[in-house]
Order: sequence, then C-alpha cells, then structure tokens
Amino acid sequence: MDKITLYQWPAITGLESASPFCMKIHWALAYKRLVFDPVTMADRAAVIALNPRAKLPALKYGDNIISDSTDIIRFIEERHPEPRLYPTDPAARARAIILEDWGDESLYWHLVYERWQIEDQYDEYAAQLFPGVPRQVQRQFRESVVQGLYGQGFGRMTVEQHRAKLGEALDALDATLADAQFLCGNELSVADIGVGAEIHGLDLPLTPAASAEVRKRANVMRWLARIAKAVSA
Ligand SMILES: N[C@@H](CCC(=O)N[C@@H](CS)C(=O)NCC(=O)O)C(=O)O
Repeated sequence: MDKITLYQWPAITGLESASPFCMKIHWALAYKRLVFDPVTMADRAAVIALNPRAKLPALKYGDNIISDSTDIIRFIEERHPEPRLYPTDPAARARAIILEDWGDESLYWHLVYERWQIEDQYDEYAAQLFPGVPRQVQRQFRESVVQGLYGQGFGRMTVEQHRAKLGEALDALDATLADAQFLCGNELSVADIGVGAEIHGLDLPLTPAASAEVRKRANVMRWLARIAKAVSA
C-alpha cells in the first residue's frame, strides 16, 4: 500500500484541523479505512513547495502530491472505490457534486465570517490557531482574511444579514434531511463530507451563536451524528 500523508493546517479545540477542507480529507480517508499520517504545517514557504496555490489540504500518496480537497477525494476514490463516496446513479452523483460545491463555496464563507470577521470570536480563534504568535501579527493575519471576505462579498453583510442567510441555509438542509439518512440517499457520499465538514466546524463553542443555530435543527443534528459514526474507526 502506498504511504499516505495529509498536510493540514493546525488543530483547534474539537477539530483535528481548523480547516474544513482538511477535515473533509480526514473524514474521507477514515470512511475508506485508509491509514494516513497527518502532518501539521505552519510555514507558508513549505506549503507553497507542496502547492503553488499556497492552500491546504495537500495529500502525498506514494509519489503523487495532490491539492484541493475535491481533487484529493476524487483521486482517493479512483484508487479505493469501496466504500463509495460518489454515488453510481448519475442523478445522485450530480447532486453530490453540486452539494459538495455548495459546502466548499458558500457555507465555507459563513465559517470564515464567524471565525475571522467577528472580532471577539477571532481573538479566541487566533489564540487556539496561532498560540504564541504576537497579537500584532495575529491582527495582520485577520486584516488580510477580512479583506478577502470583503472581496468575496460575504464580508459586506452585517452580522444579522449573515446569520439570517446562514439560518436559511440550515433550514434548507434540515428540510432536505427530513426523510433521508444522508444527502444523496441511504449511504454517506462526498456531499455529506463536504457540507458536513462546514456545519460541524460551525458547531463549536468558539462560535456560540452559529452553534446554537445548528443545534436548533434536529434533522441536521441527527445527520451529523450519522456522519460521525460512519467516519469513526
Ligand atoms: N478549494 C480548496 C480550498 C482550500 C482552502 O481554501 N484552504 C484554506 C484553509 S481553510 C487555506 O489553505 N488558506 C490559506 C490561504 O488562503 O493562504 C480545497 O477544497 O482544498
């Protein structure tokens, strides 16, 4: 078996990695019962050497290095098809791809908003993510992420607008899960991994208001528990 190494951003309380994209890979590998070494990165130059886009996760699989959580899961699926993360039925597969992208490209920004834009929550997040880094440097990191969030668009919302939009997304998720075990049928798929990693990341003491919103949705809570069971050893 090829050796598998997951390069990830550091842990925070309650998560093996602060990054939901790194958590997707934790869950995908665990679901497929693949043994891997997690390596936590802190040095940006070392990250760029792995991935010129300067983002994590990156996966080393034998002599291959793959970046981007979506591409990593597809790569793993090709080599270890069972248990499947992509449904075989074409319509279910298409739905899984679309929902994974919803998690990555929409829900993710709610997580960024909660952790980085809301100032007092950022202080606690930074203390967990960058312990020992001088406060002034922590503030510089925040400045650049908040600028990015403004450019993306979510950063232009008030806290109330952002939370209302998050509530609508959670309502839609809760309704989708009313009669379903998982997002694309009775088996876990890449949709549950992608959307679940974002929602699980919002359900932390670090972001109490977002966590309370998640916990109001009973179907979502039962689904998170099903995902946790499916990816546990
Ligand atoms: N589309 C990428 C997104 C990865 C991503 O944005 N990772 C963030 C952490 S959550 C990152 O590495 N940010 C560092 C940076 O932007 O400099 C994926 O699915 O892996």
